[in-house]
Amino acid sequence: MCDKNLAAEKWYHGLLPREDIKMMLSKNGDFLVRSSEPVKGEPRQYVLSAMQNETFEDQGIKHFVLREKQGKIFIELQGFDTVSKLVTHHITTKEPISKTTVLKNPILRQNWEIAHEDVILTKKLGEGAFGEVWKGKLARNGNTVNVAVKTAKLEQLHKEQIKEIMREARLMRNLDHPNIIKFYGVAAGSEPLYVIMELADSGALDSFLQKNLMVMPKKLEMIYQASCGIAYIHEKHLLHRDIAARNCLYDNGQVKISDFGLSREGTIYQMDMKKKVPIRWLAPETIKSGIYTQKTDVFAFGVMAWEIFENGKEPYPGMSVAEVAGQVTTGYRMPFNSEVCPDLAKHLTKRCWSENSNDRHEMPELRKYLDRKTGNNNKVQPMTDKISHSPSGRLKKKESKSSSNNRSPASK
Ligand code: ACK
Repeated sequence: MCDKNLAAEKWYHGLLPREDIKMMLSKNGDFLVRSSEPVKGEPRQYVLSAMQNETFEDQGIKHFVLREKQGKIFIELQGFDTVSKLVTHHITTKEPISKTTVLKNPILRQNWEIAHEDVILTKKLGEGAFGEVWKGKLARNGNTVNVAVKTAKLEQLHKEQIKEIMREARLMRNLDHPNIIKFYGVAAGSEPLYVIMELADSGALDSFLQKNLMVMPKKLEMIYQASCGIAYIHEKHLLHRDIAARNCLYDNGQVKISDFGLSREGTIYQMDMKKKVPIRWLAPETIKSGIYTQKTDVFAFGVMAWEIFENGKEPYPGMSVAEVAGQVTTGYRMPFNSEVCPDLAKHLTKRCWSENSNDRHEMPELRKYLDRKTGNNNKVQPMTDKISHSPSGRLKKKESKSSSNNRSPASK
């Protein structure tokens, strides 16, 4: 079924996961229209979701699939030329659907539900996990902002992958911190799906580090900034579960945590052990039993600190993934290079990588420690790029916008 005028209706939401629908429909008569999840080779279906009995909360929501027959659209026996006409008929006549569900209050698109026509893609940045990533412009409240747009052709994805994208979007909506990539919204009204976020001029942190040698104070500042972002995530009761330099971005002297695809609400998560995971960033308990906690994020943060000190090198150089799994679970930990102050190396090894997770620090404690180390005087908000303006001249290769433009896509 294809109704071109539907996108203009503010109560049409495109692809909207059930978790979001539950949050939007609360009172009897609240309703919206959405599209069903795409199935390869089959046309998209439209679904009208309405709250029928608010006392049962989300169990009281009914979903009606709109049928098309001989050019007319049906829920009941009467056919309409368009979905809009069907909806208007039921609102104005108060004629219930399925004898019980009266449509009263259309639930309009939220500010994070963006129309495709408000986004212009200008330059391809690379390949992401589910499709191309583009630089673009978003029209917002009469202004235009530069954005990065992750695109995804939903028909080519599994249900689980669509769920991951939509979960990432849902979790990121509630985050607002200078060290977290800002989320603007999703455009889900038609294909391809767009996930729209803040543009980080220097791209992925791992490739930035590989191409731009940073001096030690700058590296410390980057690690401190990452700790601020992760501490904020933990304060919001989220687990990131995929902390790594490839999943951070760098923009204007700030590290920004990104890629919330594996994130989960809560403080503990048991993973299905059959899933493929980035072993080099995992704590021993995750490798052994698939458990994720804030302390496993702390372990991964320690690995990321090592990556920053080593200019974006892959952790455990020279070791295969199987060797890493074997070695880490039997107590091996990577050494920090001699440029890292021994106190700091000792602290990170003990407080991020202890076998017993109780001996690892909580993220806010690490943030505080690193704050002192960087001489930030306990300011929770990270300071802006100090080193690049310093007269010390120790920066071997100056950060430059152009150096980030020809980067190969980050790979997991
Ligand atoms: O290193 P890059 O240029 O930075 O190449 C990868 C590519 O897309 C595939 O992930 C870039 N990228 C992803 N998200 C953003 C963003 N928010 N801002 C700028 N570049 C981004 C990433």
